[in-house]
Amino acid sequence: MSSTQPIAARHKGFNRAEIVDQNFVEFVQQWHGDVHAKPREHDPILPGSALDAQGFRELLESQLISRHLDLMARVLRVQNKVFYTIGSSGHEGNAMVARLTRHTDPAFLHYRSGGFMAERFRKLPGMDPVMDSALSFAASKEDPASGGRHKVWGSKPLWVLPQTSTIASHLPKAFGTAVAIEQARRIGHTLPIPNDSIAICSFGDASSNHATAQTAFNAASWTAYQKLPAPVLFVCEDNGIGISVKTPSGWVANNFQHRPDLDYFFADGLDLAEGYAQVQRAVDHCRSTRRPTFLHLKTTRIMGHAGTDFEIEWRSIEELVAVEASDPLLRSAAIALESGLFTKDALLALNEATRKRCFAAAEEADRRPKLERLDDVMAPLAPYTPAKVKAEAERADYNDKRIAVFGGEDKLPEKQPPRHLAIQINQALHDVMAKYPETLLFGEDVAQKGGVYTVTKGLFKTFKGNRVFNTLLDETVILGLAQGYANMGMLPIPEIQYLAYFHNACDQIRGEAASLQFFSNNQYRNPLVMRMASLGYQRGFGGHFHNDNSITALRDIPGLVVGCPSRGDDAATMLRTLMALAKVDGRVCAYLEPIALYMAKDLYEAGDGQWQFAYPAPGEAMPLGEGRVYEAGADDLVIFTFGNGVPMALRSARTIQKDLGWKTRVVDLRWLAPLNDAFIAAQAKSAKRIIVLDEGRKSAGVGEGVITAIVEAGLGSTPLERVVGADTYTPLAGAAFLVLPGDAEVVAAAHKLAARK
Ligand SMILES: Cc1ncc(C[n+]2csc(CCOP(=O)(O)OP(=O)(O)O)c2C)c(N)n1
Ligand SMILES: [Mg+2]
Repeated sequence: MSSTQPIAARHKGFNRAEIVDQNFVEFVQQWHGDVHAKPREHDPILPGSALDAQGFRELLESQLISRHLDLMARVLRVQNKVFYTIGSSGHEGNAMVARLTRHTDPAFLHYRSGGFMAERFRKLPGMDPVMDSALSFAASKEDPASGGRHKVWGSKPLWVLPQTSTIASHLPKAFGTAVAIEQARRIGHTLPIPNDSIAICSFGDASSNHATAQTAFNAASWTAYQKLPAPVLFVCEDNGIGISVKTPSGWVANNFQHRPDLDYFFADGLDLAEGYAQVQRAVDHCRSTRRPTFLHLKTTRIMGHAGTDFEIEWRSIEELVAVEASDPLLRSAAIALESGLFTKDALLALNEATRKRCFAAAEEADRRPKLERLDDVMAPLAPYTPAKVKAEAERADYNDKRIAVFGGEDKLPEKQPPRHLAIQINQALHDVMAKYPETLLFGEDVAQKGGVYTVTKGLFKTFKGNRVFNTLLDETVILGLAQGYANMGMLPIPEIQYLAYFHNACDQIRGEAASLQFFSNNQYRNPLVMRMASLGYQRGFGGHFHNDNSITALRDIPGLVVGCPSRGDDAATMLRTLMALAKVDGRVCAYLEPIALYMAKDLYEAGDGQWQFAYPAPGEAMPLGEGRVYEAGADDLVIFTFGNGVPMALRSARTIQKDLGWKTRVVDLRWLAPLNDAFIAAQAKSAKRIIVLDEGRKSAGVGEGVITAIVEAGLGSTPLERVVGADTYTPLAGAAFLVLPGDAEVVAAAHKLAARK
C-alpha cells in the first residue's frame, strides 16, 4: 500500500472539495505497490478478507457514486442547480451496512448516507441511485423520495423512511419499528416486510449524546433486559466531530462498549476489506439474536460539515490535510489496485465516468419541474378524503366482537343509561379496539391500573398484554413506539399521561410523526391517535402540570388533527372519526380529554345528571370540523368555546338570560385544529354579540384563532369579548381559579357587552 501523505501535504487551497477530488486522482496515478493476480468474482478481494471481488467492485462503485454526488453538489450549488451540500464524504463505508442488510429492513438514516443508498439501490432492479438523488438535490417535483420538499435519503420501494434534519429524532421510532416487527406476530398482524427483518438506524458520534438518542438506547436495553426482542441495529458513524466540536477521543467506544443489553460491535468503515466482516458480525448478531445492537462504525469527515463550512477558517491546515489523508476512497483505491481488480487506467476511467454520470443527472434534474404552487407543496401534508373517512368512522360491522367485548348484547353501552365522560371514553376505546384488531393502546400506567383516572380500566383484561401495555416512563419513547407500530401497519393509540408531559416529547410529533407524509410525498404515513388527559379545573389534584391548558404547542403543528370533546357521547363519535382519519388518510391525531369533566355528571346543579348522555351506537360518527350548537336559533349572544368552557357557557347562559333577557347560543368547537373557519364565520354571522370563552392561556391560544376567523369573515364589527386564562402557570389549590376563567367572568363579559353603546 502506498502512503497518502506526500500528495495531501502539497495541497493548501481554499476549495477542499477540489483538493479531495484531486487527491484521489493523484493517489491512483502515483500508486506503486505490489499487485496480486486479478481475483475472480468470488475470490476474497485481498487475502483473508471476507469481501469478495464482486462485492468490493460494487461497493467501490457505490462509494464513488456517493462521492461524486457530493462533488457535483458543491459545484452546482453555486449555480443554483442544487440546494443542499451536506455530504457523505468520509462516510462512504456505510455502503457495507446496506450491502449486508436487506432492502426490506426499514432504514432510518443519517444525512451522510450516500454510500448506503447507492448500495441499497442495487437490491431492486431498474432503479437509478444517481438520477433519484439528483432529483432530490435539485428539489424537483419529480424527486421520488419527497417530491421536491426536502433533500432526503428516502425511498418507498427500498424501505428507507425519509429523515430530514433533526439529529437523533429518528432513533426512538427506529426502536419502535424493531419492537413492532416482533409484536406483530403476537397480535396476529401481517407485516409488510419479512418477519425476521431488523430496523436500521444511523447517526453521528455527536448525535449519540443527544437525549433523544440516549432514550432510544435506554429503551432498547430496557426491553432486552426483560428478554424481549428489539432487533434494532444502531449504527454510530463516528467521524470524531460534530460541526466544529470534537468528540473526545475514545468517547463512543468508552460510552457504549459496556452498556448492559446493548451489544457493541466495532467496524472499520474506512477500509472495506477489513470492515466488511466486522459489519457482517453486527448485522448477523442483530438479526439472529433479535437484540439491540450498537455498531460503532469508524468514519472520517471530508469536505467539512456542509458546503458552507470553510474548515480552513477554523482548523489548522495540517489537521485538515491529515483528515483528508484518511479518506476511505484512497484506501478503496489502494485495495482496487493492490488486488489486481483494477488497473490505474480502469480505476481512473471509472472515477471519471461516475463524475460524468452525476453531473449529467444533475443537469437533467435541473430541467425537471419544481414545486410551483402552494397547493402542490401542501398536497401530502394533511390528506383528507371526507366520504371515505365518514364511511370508515360509521362502519359498524363488528357487532359480534363488541358483544364479546362488552359481555353480552344487553351489556352493550348504548343499551345502558346515560353516563359521564370517563365511562364513555372507556367504552369507546373498547369499541375501537374491537373494531381494529391492529390497534394497540399503551402508555404509563394504562394496563392493570387502567390509567391514573381509570379511563383505560378493563382494556388490559379484555385485550391482553400484547395489545394493552405499560411502557417505560418516557414520553419520547411512547411516541417513538407509536410511530414504529404505525410504520408496520398497525393503528396505535399512545397515551400521554398529562398534556404537560407532551411538551416533553413534542418533537416526536412536531418534527417526526406529523412531518412524515409531507416529506415522503405521502408515500409513508404513520397514523396514530395520541390520547392526552388535558386542561385545568381539577379540584383535588392541583398544580400546573396536572392542569396544563396549552393547546398552542399542538395547534401550530402542520397537519395535526386536534379534537377535544366536552361530553361522553361526543367523545365516542369523535374517537371513531379520529381512528378513521388515521386508518384512511394516515393522519396523526391528538385527542384531548378534559380531566375535570371525566367525572362530571351534573350541569346546572348537583344531582341534575344533565352532563350524562346516551352512548351513541356504532354507525354514528362526528364529522371532522363539525361543532355542536346549543340553542341554535338564539342570536342575542353567541359564545364560542370548547372543553370545560362548554358546561360553563351553558350555565352562564342561564344567568345571562335572567340578568339581561338575552337568548344565548353556545358553540362547542370540538375540533381545535384545524379550526373550522367557515363554521365559525357562519355561527358568528347571525350573532348580535359574541363571547369567545377560551380556558387556555391568553397568548396564542385557541381564542385568537376564533377571533381571527370572525374578523377575516368581515364580522369584526360585531361586539365581542374574550374570556380567557391568564398568561401564567397554574398555581395549586384555590388560587388556580384566579388564573382560569369562571362562570362569573363569562356573565361579567355579557354585562360589558350590554353596556356598550
Ligand atoms: C436536535 C438538533 N440540534 C442541532 C442540530 C444542528 N446540527 C446539525 S448536524 C450537527 C452535528 C452532528 O454531528 P454528528 O452527530 O457527529 O454527525 P456528523 O455531522 O459528524 O456526521 C448539529 C449540531 C440539529 N440538526 N438537530
Ligand atoms: Mg460526527
